[in-house]
Amino acid sequence: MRSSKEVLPKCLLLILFAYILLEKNGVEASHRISSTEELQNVPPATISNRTGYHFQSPKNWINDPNGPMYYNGIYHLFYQFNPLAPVWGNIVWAHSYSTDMVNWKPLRHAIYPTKPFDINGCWSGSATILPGNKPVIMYTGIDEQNRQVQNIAFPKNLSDPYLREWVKPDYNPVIKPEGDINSSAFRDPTTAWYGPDSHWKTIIGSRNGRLGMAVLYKSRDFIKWVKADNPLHSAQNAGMWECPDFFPVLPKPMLGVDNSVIRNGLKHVFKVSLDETRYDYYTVGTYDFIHNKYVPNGLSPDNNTGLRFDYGNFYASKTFFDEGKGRRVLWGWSNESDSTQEDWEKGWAGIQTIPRALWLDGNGRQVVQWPIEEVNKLRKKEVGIRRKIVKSGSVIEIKGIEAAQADVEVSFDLSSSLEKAEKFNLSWTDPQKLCGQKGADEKGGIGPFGLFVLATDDREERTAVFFRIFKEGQKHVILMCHDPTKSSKRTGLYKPTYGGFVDYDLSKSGGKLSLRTLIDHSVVESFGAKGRTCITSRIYPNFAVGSNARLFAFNNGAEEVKIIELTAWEMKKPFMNGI
Ligand code: DQQ
Repeated sequence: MRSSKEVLPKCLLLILFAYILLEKNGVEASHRISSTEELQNVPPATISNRTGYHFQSPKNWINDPNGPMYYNGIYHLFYQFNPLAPVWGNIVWAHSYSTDMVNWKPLRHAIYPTKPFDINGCWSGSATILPGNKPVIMYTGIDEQNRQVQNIAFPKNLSDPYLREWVKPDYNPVIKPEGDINSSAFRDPTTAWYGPDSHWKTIIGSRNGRLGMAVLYKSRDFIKWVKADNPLHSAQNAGMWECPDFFPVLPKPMLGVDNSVIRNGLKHVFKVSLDETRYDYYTVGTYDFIHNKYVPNGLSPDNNTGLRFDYGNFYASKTFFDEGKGRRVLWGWSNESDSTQEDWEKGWAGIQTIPRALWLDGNGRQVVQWPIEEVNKLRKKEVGIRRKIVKSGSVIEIKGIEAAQADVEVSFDLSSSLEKAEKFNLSWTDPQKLCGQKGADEKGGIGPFGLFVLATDDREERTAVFFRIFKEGQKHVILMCHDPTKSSKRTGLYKPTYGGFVDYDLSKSGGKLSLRTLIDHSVVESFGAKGRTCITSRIYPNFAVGSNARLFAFNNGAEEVKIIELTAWEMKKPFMNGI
């Protein structure tokens, strides 16, 4: 650990440097151009609440996952990276590869500012595999006039299994902001799909005033692109649509299809990262490939009250089709929620959430997500309890593992008390607010019950992951929450309570409800009802760290709750970009 005396002068200098940059250019254009050598010399950072098995960089700032792909047996993940500091700026595409998406090795930066068409930054984009098994990346470059333009890059040598070097042809940009396109709101091209009309198509996030837009472009050869007359999709009162994603889904657990698969009956998912709220929203719908229109199914709102991939700290996500295992995999960025000053001090900021397989729920209303099976390889020491009653107002400690880096799966049986659930009020439309109002301590009928994670012995520090069940007519409403308000004794932290409703029929499941929570020092990632509702939180305990972190099952509801089975595994640390 560096002493604060050593850190301070350096910090002040860096803060001054960042201040000058921001003052000069405004946040989104503050890109200093770095030499290739500078970009590749990244020594490891100081350890402080550092995650162990989540994707991260040895040091400095990371944001959006970019161009994830599977190519000839190897997974590639690129990501937005600042080679110079633990705050946003100087953005390049850092690059890592893996054979299991759990252990990652770093490679040299794939794309960084060198040309007039990206001299002010290399922002988010996607990879597409062209015929002949040739990958191509399309990304947003910030050009010399500070316009957002779309560029392509190809691997220099296809026989290099790691695709280390990427070449940006001089004919870039391939798409410019022309006509009525706002050149400072035109970014983040998706993986392209190939249609029966022999054209590639991609969408680019944009806005016209507050009209969010997915602008559609078509091309025969991936080089000459023509704007379609109409966007693939748009919505009023949305603001900027960042990082759109558009892909087909099947109602089959763990299975996915390539972006270009089009057939009758196939459903599509359309996701946008809303700049105004900083959450990822999606709808399920139909792709009319004749008129190139996406039509949401209308079963969930197409706005910022709609479905989210994750109801917590999760943004700028991107999926890819993993041809190796025939599944669709989702990556998302989880930002820090400590202060910028603390990020300077710890020398790093930002992680990617655990890669999740994603498919359409059997009810067709939403997607289901589950950590990829490879994550289970990290499970080592296992402890658990079976058939145990958690009485009203009690806790049960799960002992025997290092609970700061763990994976917990628990199934609850609520069948004996379902009738005693408290009444749901139809005015409770905002689950996050409801979780905040009720918290983990206010006694209900069934619940709050769940887990206290990253807790001290006395639970003065703890993050609560829990359910609360309500009755609405003959049906039950399930609320799932993360309450980190007591997660740390440190001051100045952003500790929002997060929540989502769980679309799951307790009468059909016989009153059974499951929860899986991945705990990793400063991140808690939870999957309710087998992945129907997901919540991620970043937390920074002061005392519940390392071997002092405890794990409890708790029940603060009036009714007792039965644990059918709870298993907790200590997790190994994978090889993570050399850390
Ligand atoms: N991050 C990138 C943009 C994108 C935003 C810049 C989303 O391309 O719109 O780092 O987090």
